[in-house]
Amino acid sequence: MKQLIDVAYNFDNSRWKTAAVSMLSMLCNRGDCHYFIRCVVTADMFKNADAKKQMTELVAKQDPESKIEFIKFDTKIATIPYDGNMAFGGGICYWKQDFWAVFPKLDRIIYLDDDTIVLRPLDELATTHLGKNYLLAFKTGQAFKTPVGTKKYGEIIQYNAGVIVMNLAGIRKSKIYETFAEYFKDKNLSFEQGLLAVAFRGRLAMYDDACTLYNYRTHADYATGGRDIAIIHYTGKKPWSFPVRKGGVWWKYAKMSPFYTEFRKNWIYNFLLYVAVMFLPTRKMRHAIRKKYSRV
Ligand SMILES: [Mn+2]
Repeated sequence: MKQLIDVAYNFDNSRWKTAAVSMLSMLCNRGDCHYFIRCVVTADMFKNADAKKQMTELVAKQDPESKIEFIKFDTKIATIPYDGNMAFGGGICYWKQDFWAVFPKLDRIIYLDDDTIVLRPLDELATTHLGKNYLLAFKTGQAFKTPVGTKKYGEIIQYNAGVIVMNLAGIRKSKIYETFAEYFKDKNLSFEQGLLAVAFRGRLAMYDDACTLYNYRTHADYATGGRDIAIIHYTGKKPWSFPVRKGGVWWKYAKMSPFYTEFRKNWIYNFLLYVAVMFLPTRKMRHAIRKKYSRV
């Protein structure tokens, strides 16, 4: 039997349906590949039997040879503190750097955000030689929050933290994770993206032969080398809340999911919310209200 490709997602009770859409796209475009999907989840999500059942059924229906597993994240193994808050200080986006401990038996894993759409089989990412690198990633992203970062650490590779291949064996063997807590204290670094960029500097490789697509600012990188887009990562605004570039691709897979009607209802609600707060005086206020009340 062909080996299953190990892929990991992180999510909580509010983002599992979007993670399911990402998985669906991956399975629809799997070619000859089969996947072992590892869902690293919050305690609440782990208790959500209905969600787990729906996701398991979705995978079984799409590809009976792929597998899905749910792992409750044990905060005791965390190298940096978690308070459950997505703001700097520890949310689920900080779990991925502890995957070397979450998956003690795996040598490598492909991590995907829930806001991704996979359009090509991921066998290349599963087999590319990692050598001494801890991370194989796609270009662009934001490693520093402030210009101080560049002064302090020099030119750091800007990569996308939403789609990465991690060399778990290398991270374990080198004990590089012992440096994470120290870097975490540096507020010049932008989330885990900055933390890993600095901790792994010199050992972070870029994957050139495929491409992710971004929908904000200048990060509109389309296919490279004449190849099609491998993965779309909807950084910034999400297709389930706003009209975004390449949003139609997300909706194509959302439509195949059991959550389509709900996504559509929420989209209308989010759009109305967006318009309703448009007249608030500051960007900060608008952002706060949208963040609080928008629905996934
Ligand atoms: Mn993302």
